[in-house]
Amino acid sequence: MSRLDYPHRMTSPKQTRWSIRASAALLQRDIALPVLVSLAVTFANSVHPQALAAGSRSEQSNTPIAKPPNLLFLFADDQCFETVRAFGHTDIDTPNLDRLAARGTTFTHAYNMGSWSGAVCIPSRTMLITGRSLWRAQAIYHTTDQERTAGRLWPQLLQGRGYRTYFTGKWHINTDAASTFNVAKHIRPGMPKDMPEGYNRPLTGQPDPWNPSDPKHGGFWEGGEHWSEVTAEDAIEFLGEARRRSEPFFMYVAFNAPHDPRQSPQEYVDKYPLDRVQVPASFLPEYPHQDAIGCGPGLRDERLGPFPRTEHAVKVHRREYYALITHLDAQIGRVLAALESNGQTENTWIFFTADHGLAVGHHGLFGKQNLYDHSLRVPFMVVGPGVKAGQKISAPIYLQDVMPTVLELAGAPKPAHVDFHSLLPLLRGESSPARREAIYGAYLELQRAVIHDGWKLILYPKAKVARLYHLAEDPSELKDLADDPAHKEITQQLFRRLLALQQEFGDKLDLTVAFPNL
Ligand SMILES: [Ca+2]
Repeated sequence: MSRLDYPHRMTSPKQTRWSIRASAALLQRDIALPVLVSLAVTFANSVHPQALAAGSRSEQSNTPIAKPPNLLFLFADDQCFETVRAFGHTDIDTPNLDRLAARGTTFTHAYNMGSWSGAVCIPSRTMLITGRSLWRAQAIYHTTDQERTAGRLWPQLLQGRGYRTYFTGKWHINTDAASTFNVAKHIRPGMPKDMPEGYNRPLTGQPDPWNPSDPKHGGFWEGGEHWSEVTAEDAIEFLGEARRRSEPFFMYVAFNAPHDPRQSPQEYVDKYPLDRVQVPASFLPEYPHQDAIGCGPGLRDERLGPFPRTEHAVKVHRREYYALITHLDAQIGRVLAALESNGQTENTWIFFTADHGLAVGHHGLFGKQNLYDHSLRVPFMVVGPGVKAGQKISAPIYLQDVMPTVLELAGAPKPAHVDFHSLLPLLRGESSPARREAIYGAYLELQRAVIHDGWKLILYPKAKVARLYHLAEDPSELKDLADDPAHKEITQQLFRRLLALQQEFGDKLDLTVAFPNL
């Protein structure tokens, strides 16, 4: 084994062996005592490598030995939680994501925490790869490379447990992907190259200069093959290589889809004739406070559609968004088929999520730089040995909780700086710090939100505007109750909760200046 393969190892791969029964038993509540003992020993050994060095107790027993589980992380870009057919929100075709939902457990309320930048992808992915919450991730953003050289990044922690790590697709993190993973294939930027024809369209009564399936616009077609197809083929190649090797794998397969430019083959666009596409109930020609919250025409994402928004423009953009997602779904299906035909399904955990959602015509907005659920919330599915099929868990989580979840599966200790929590206890139906009392959201110094017990309070400090939604009764966030005197008390309770979350996450914005009466 070369040093390259285990640059930060504390133990040799042999020393990180797991019992096959312990691995399979991770999620069973009614575990037989001998297995529990075996599991405890395995974890004790995982956390204290010296104990292993002194002689592995699992080797002393007669427990069968197997590799630790493989870990396949499938990551979409800008995919709203609504856009999986199985979830029942939208008329969209996602047969492969539906199958993942049926095979495993869905966290129905998985959130991104927000962003310190218009490029919301960057904070989301920096949080994911470092395990740090929003403002702590921002604090190390310019020195992310030092995090890498110190061996603190997500894949590196897995390499330390004997994993071979693979990367392909969208990176958008401020350090070198090729030095972060054992294998990095295509390292794509934040988005495929855009063109002026893709903006401020379609305009009523004028020909549309943009054709999502025409390779002349470049973007996802650059290089001759759609990027989602390339990413899937890279993943399939990795699976083939991993099959021939002895180490367990961690694959970070990051599609650029369905981020704009929303391009896909014509057969996918044709699945969505405009009369199939619905305009969201929250449609508005313009969002009332768009400039004060940083979401006006000055923001790139918002310029994709014309101002004021038209129902026709929203339908056309949603058609192209859905088509790109259905095409992405087909590529995920290819990866899952390869996993199956390689015989790797049984010992592989699969996680699917996205870095955040997207508005595409909700609330007069097109981008993701807002704190409505369509832009904060993502699909989140887990499939693995012992994970309940078809289960839905509505406890709110952060999508970055996947990071410590994967660490736990690999037997890697969670570093003290990681602010997120393993989801394995929730998957077992046990209590856990991952079951958050409240979810915190932030965008620049212009927006803050708290979600608690079926309510959401959004604050716009520059506009001095509060929004209150009863999510439990109004999930589309249509009826703002902030000015209703009957809801003064709940608004104040949520405000106090938000202040506490600001303190917890190191958010220095003083909200009491703009909202002295809350
Ligand atoms: Ca994104």
